[in-house]
Amino acid sequence: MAFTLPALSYAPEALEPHIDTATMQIHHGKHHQAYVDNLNKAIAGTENESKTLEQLVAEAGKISPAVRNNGGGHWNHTFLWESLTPNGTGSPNGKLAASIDAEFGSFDQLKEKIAAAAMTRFGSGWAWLIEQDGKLVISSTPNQDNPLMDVAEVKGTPILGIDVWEHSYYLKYQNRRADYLAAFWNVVNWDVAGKRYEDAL
Ligand code: MN3
Repeated sequence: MAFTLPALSYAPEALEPHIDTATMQIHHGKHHQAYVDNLNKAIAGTENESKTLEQLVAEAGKISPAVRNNGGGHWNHTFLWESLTPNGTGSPNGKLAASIDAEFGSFDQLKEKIAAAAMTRFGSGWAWLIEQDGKLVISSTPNQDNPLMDVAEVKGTPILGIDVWEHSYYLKYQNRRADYLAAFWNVVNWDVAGKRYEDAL
């Protein structure tokens, strides 16, 4: 069963001005599509064809670099689109908000620490907020790796992931990764993140 590109649940222009229309169209329609296509090519005619995306990601390091890069790319981007909303409230709520305050001091401090993880990821990769043994942890991964992979240095359940590949911000923000990171918080779907957190506990 071949993987397919999931549709966005909002229009590509819906996240303006924080994430611009052209970036959304190319990021979803071209970059994500390419990960899906290359993942399908990598597993075609192999025993991996019958595995779920979650299984492929969990075993990515053992299977092949192509599955690691493209399976990770498909999982990470699907997760990213589901993490965003044009109706962002700007801050977390419920149990997740309480745990962020308890473990990081405040939401502002969490944002600073995630920005630091994102800014110090050299080249392409992702910054993550994950749940690990009941605690919130910030990490980052290179390329299209994620915290669910066997190869991840820091493992856990992803709550939020920020794509810091230049393709996710270059058209609007050019080299200003920090400005993109600051704008990102405006379009986070905290209801989705909060539910992931409660499910993980
Ligand atoms: Mn991307």
